[in-house]
Amino acid sequence: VNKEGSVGERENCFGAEKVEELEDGDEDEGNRKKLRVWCRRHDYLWESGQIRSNSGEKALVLLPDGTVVTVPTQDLLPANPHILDEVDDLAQLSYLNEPSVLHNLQYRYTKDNIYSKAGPVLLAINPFKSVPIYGDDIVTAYRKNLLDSPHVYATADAAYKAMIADEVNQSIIISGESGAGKTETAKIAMQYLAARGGGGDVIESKVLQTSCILEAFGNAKTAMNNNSSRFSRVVQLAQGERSYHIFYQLCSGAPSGLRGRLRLRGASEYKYLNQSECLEIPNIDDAQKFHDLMEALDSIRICKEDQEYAFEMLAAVLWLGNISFVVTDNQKHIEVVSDEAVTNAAGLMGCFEQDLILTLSTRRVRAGKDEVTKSLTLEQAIATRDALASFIYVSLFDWLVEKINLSLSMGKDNMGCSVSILDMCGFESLKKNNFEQFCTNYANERLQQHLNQHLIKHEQEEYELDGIDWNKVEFEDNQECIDLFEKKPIGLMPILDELSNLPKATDLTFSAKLKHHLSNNRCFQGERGGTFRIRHHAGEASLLVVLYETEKFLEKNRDQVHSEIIELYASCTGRLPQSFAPLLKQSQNLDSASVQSEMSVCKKQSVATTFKGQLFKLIQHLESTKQHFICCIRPNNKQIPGAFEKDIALRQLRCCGILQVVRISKSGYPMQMTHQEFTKRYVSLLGETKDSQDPLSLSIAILQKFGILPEMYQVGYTKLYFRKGQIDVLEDVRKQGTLELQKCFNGRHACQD
Ligand code: AOV
Ligand code: MG
Repeated sequence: VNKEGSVGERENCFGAEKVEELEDGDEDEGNRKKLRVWCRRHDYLWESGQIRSNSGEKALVLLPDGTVVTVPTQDLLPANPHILDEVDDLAQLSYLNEPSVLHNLQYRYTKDNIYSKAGPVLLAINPFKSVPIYGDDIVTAYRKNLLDSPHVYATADAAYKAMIADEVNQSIIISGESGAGKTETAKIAMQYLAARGGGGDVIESKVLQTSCILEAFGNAKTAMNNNSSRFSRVVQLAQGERSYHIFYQLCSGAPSGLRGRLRLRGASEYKYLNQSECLEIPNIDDAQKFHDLMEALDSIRICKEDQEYAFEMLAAVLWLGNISFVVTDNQKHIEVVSDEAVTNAAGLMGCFEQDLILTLSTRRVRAGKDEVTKSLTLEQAIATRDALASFIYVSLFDWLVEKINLSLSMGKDNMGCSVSILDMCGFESLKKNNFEQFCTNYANERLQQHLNQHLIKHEQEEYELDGIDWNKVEFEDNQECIDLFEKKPIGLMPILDELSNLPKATDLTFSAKLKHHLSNNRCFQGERGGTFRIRHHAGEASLLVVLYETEKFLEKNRDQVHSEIIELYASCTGRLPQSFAPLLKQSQNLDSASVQSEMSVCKKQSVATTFKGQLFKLIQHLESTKQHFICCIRPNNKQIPGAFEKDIALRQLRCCGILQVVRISKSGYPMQMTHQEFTKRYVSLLGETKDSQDPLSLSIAILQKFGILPEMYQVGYTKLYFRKGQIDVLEDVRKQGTLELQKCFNGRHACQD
């Protein structure tokens, strides 16, 4: 079977070889080895079978149900012997093809072995149920090297050990689609590191408590995941989804005193929450969660007063959403309905009711040298109300993160090394996809590119540049899709920014412009009615087409905060607005003279551009660390245990280029050292050396002395490349040598004493 797997040759780590059995025409079953194969029935459906005879173009195959079918040989792939069914590293499979990989992962999954290695990457397949493979005993077992099967603990342990031994910052990068298990995996890694670095210090338990807080304020129920890490959803919800958990927790869990002070009602009475007709998550008790949250806030020492301020702001957001408007003057202008919503919102924010009403219904506009006050249209008023609510929530979130960081650092400088864990919002393809999915999916393309480059591209480029023998593993990367987003001046983001700066541009002119400029791009497809499609994770095999609706793209990208909103916020007596207003003025570059259109807005970077900048910084940070990779796979779309749907899993494996990663790992050289590093580390093992010997000849002398087989390493221009496990031999000798020395040294001491 060749690399992609047409029958005839078998892949091994040195290339391809013939599978003799396939050409065996012997009819005597007793003597003949039966070759197990996969036969393609449909695109994703491969059935196992045994070859009966093979004419070259076609083969007769016996299926498990006893039928014998004729299958074209291009639809056959060799299967691995049963003994390999359960190997925990895909690199150990003799035949590396998609059905074999899926079979292995599914087989392991049914036995609750949710973790496997794919070369250097840990695969984690979401069990959607609790599996008894976590907890103190198992942590201890990994710490003491009593267990070494693939596990998040093993990955976290490797990162921790490398941090201590090499004094280099580490990172654990967790990728995967929405609902694949990234956040849970990140929490498991944190648990391990907390236990590992622990020793009963309060800081570890505090770090763990932060997940509870960050999830309450940063996670929400979506179609894909009941506990999805999301952003921007305070004012608008898709059907069946929820806003951030914290709102529902507060509404159902706040004790009566607090309820009274916040004028709180049930979640169903708030428009921001009831618009999506989804208030509860099955099996989740929001009131209990609120209780847990209060405990977490206490434990990280956020004082009761600050907690109350935060809750006030949440209640203010909810009441803002209930503020309504009436249209007067021939449908032209609006007035704010003066009801309890306005009173409560103003009361909670700590501003005058009249100021709030003015902010929501009018705007100051320049007319020549003068400034006049203009009444807003209904659409503008709603946008202003929603902008204020989002703005409060964002400030609250930033404030909370700052509080948490302060509490964790407790005034200490973090001078030591670190392990960073990356968990972000995963790729989404919903019925209706909007600006949020646009940003999220872009971020995931970028992260995927980073993984491809690190695990597939750079590794091979290095082999080639250093002049070693190497059969290149081909991989179609997602550069084309990244270009579609970023390329200046006619990528999705530059066009979005350009139109966001034009006051008269609309979502429809935006989509028309995209269609006009991008129709030739393979990853783009313009559609009617303000929609467009992106082919994500480009490459025919892993095609994933997502339909986006441009509605509100420009507004969300601008995220305009009118100076009136900032002024109102600054006038509020609440503690949060007080501590945030000055910061906002700086960060938003507030300039009262900046009049862009007929309205005065704070000029600032667009949301997409800010997001892109943050992403670049993040990737830069990762590149400065030693990276460890975990790839989470969602085995079904229903969030149920026990269902491993091959087509769904396969698409994700293809997107991450898992097969290619394993191929490189199988035939690659995971351990690399420069000639100098190698000599410095092992030269003592040679005994006598001559000063004149250069690092390369010394290296070769060492390798020969310890009998490292020539096929187990390669010598590049600058580095030595070793196959897996080879360096262990030398390490053992070196350690032995150090021990001997140590004994000798101790012995001398004893004598002298
Ligand atoms: P995500 O972080 O990858 O999605 P989560 O980590 O929130 O996904 O996982 C989704 C759900 O899967 C969790 O709420 C658990 O019910 C279940 N789950 C995941 N991993 C495990 C595990 N190891 N053991 C048991 N259950 C698990 V998103 O944030 O939506 O991208 O944006
Ligand atoms: Mg998550």
